Amino acid sequence: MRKPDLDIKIFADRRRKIAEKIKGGAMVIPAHPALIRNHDVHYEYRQDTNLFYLTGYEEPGSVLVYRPGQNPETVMFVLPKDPLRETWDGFRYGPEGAKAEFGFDKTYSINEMDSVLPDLLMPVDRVYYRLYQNSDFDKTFAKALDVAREKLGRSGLGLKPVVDPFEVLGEMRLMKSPKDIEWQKKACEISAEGHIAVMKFTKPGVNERQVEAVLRHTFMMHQSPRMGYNAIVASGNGSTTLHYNFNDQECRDGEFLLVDAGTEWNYFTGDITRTFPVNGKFSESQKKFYNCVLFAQKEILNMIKPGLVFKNLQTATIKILTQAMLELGLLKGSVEDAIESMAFKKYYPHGVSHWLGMDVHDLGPYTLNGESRALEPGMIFTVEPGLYVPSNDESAPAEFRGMGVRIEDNIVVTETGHFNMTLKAPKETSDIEAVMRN
Ligand SMILES: [Mn+2]
Repeated sequence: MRKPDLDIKIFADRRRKIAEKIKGGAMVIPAHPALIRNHDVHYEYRQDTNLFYLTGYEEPGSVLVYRPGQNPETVMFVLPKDPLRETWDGFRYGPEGAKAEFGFDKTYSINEMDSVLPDLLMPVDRVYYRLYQNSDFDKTFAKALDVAREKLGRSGLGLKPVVDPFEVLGEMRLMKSPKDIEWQKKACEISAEGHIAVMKFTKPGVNERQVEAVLRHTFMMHQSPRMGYNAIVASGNGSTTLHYNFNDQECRDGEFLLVDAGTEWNYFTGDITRTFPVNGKFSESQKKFYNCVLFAQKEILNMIKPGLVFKNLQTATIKILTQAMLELGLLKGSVEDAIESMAFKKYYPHGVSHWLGMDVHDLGPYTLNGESRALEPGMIFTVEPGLYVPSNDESAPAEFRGMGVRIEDNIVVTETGHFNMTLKAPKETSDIEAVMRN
């Protein structure tokens, strides 16, 4: 269940960092419920991201109770050993195996939760737990708080305060460690390989589903366990739908194909978008339209360095893309008016960036004390401007109707500037054409 090359010290280090921020409290993180279809057929299970982040443990039915400064400090509830279930569902570590292999201070069977959890919560002054994420465990948790209160008897104390752990975890997950960055880079590399493979494969007549198959094949041949999100493989007018997910149309001569896909490495995921002509050669109109987005993307990338305020990326993108909309004849008037009236939203309706990491839209606050925060080394995010002109837009020049272009790279902020982790996937029109010729 665990990749053999994962050093458990990484997870202990992460817990130690959290410890400073929650001293006196306890953090409780349950696995999310495994999904079962048709009575006994299991969906693929992916561990709750925060639970994996702090433990490296991948089995469902587990719960971390982390109590820095208490004894025992790291307590883990896991599925018990069960030879019959293991015959059906595969190996389980069980409490003893989990303690020995993952370095937890104390482990219990998940079946002991109700009797043990209240005692674990009694000595702490607050509990970091996210309510309404796991309705089954919410009940177990609330009951344990109540039993802990009862056990404190005549002290007169009420329920322990419950604090949302996402604030602490988000801040920590936003600041990537060197190991995080190493894994993120690997996820980006494999993701880029998928995009290159897709460019080589695509020609008029292939189906979007087959393009998706090439992505999956490439990712898994590099031993990525799963994609980080549902791939968007959108040809023709489908490319103007932001989260197109049908992936079932034939790719036709003269159309664009937009592919937004990324894959995982040790729970980090890439998030790359490339757009290219199905037939491998940009028409004049396609090139004109595409290069507007590429120009915007490069301008934004050039801005990135420590200290830059995050929201300025979007402000600058709006300005550049609105200028492009006027040049392409999509809008009329002045840039200022088109921004003021929000007219640009018709063709560029989304944001240019989001945090990236162990979730494709990664945890982490975008503001600090109510203000958009400044970039710091170790932050990882996407840069993904786009322009979208639906085929039924009568007001747009006919040559651009049905064109959707988005170009998305993954960036880590460094001490002196930034590093683009997805440059291996071609984005210059000449580079794309060269890859598609071979
Ligand atoms: Mn994205």
